[in-house]
Amino acid sequence: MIHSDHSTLCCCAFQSRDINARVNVERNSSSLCFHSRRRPGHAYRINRSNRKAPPPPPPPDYENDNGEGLLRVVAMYDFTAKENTDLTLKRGEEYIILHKQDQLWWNAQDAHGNRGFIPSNHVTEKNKIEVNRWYCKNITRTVAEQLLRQEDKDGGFIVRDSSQHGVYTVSIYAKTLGITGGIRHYQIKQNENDQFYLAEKHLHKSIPELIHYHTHNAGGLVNRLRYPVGRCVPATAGFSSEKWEIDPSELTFMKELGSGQFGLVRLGKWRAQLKVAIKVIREGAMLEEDFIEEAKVMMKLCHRKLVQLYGVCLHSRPLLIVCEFMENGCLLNFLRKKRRGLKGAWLISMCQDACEGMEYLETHGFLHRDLAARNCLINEHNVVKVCDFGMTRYVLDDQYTSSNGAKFPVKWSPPEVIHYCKYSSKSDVWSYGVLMWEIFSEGSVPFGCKTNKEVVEEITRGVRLYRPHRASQQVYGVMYKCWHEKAEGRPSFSELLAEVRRLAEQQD
Ligand code: 6XL
Repeated sequence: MIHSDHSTLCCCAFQSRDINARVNVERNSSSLCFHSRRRPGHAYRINRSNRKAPPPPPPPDYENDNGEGLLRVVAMYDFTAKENTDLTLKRGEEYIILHKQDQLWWNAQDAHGNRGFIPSNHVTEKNKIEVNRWYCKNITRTVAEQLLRQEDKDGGFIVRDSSQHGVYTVSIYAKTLGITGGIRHYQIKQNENDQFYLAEKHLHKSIPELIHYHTHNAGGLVNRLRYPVGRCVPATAGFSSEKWEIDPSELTFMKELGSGQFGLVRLGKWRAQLKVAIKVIREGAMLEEDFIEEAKVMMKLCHRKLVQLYGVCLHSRPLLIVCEFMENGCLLNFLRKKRRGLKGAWLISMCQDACEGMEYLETHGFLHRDLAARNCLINEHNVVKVCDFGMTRYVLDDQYTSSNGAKFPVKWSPPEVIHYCKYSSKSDVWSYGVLMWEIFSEGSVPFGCKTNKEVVEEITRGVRLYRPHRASQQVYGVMYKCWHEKAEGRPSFSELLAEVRRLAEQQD
């Protein structure tokens, strides 16, 4: 039995002004809530009654219905309007936010007065370092090295956060360093006059000026900064603000990617342009009505470490589910194929990716219920993303849904799930520990060829998975915590993420 009741973790009500809020509170488990990153009318409001040095008043034409102050943003990526309710974004150009309809799609206006919806993850506030194409947020030294090697361009570079808080590092690829090319990392330093420098002689007022200087002059570096590398466009929550239903005539089908619990999954293209993965749902494999209802909620989950659900072809049969395409396929196969080719730093960075995705689900009160390496995918930049979250609730297959069925993921499940079907974010944490074990054992099967019955007996006796050969004591310590007998004794994903980040930084 998989459909169990448990407490929801939701913590807020929706803004009643959400015109198009398609988020429903789910029936039994995963209720979702989307906070604005900043409270509307708080951070950006111009306080008219109590201002000392008044900011220049915005043109009245631009003021939104609430009289809120205006947010000016810059596009970090191009975005092409898919419907006439959307607004096209050009990288580097400025826009005004008129209304934050929800966390994902904002109503904006461009310099010519055109208005429409834009994906909020494509823009950033003016004057932020994110505006620059060379800056990559949230990447570790290991990932930066991977990206630079993959690109294999002499003078490829990335500016990233250094492991020291508030400090930035420039990572540069130079083909002159060894046969396969080498990488150097330089911290951006600041002197007592708040000037920035990489090589002492060349001082600059700002980081963009420093980067600009070094794109033209090596100035003591191994190479000049020729090509910004590595920033990939994030997926949008649906193709446009209006759309969660996809017109099947806009899809073309390409090769088969594999066969999942619901049937075949194929590579395809949407509007002959965007590569997508299409799940072709086999008749009788899925509780379709329930899934369709929930799909509206799942579309609103949008995070760079989750495989994005783009939409559903509602009226065609077989039912089609369209999601983000992940070039390198399933993580489990990837681990088994690469084995020794995966450095320790890469292994921990894979754990970090999955943990970031799971932390997002945890804060949105959404459960995965079958987290495992087979349910994670890896993209062309070798980023791991969590896939098929929450989908177990729509499976029609007794062998999978019953905890004594042959397909039930016993080896990834904590005692309270096996005995009482009691799911929670803490049961996902147990599975996350097993996922870490799979990563550090290069794709081995947990508990080897032991039967499910034997595994349950061992777990009940307090036996746990051994330390996999690639894991240090510290890494093993983190996965071990996930297997506390009692759910309350396990860390949360946000606590785990802090620990995993610390382990990843030690690799730097
Ligand atoms: C309910 C599913 C479930 C599991 C599914 C799975 C597992 C699936 C949680 C049990 C549970 N795998 N799976 O559809 C429910 F619906 C699956 C996937 C893909 C292919 C076949 N089966 C897949 C492969 C991709 C890709 O980008 N996506 C999905 C999005 N990529 C590639 C690339 C190269 N080679 C192979 N696959 C995962 O959804």
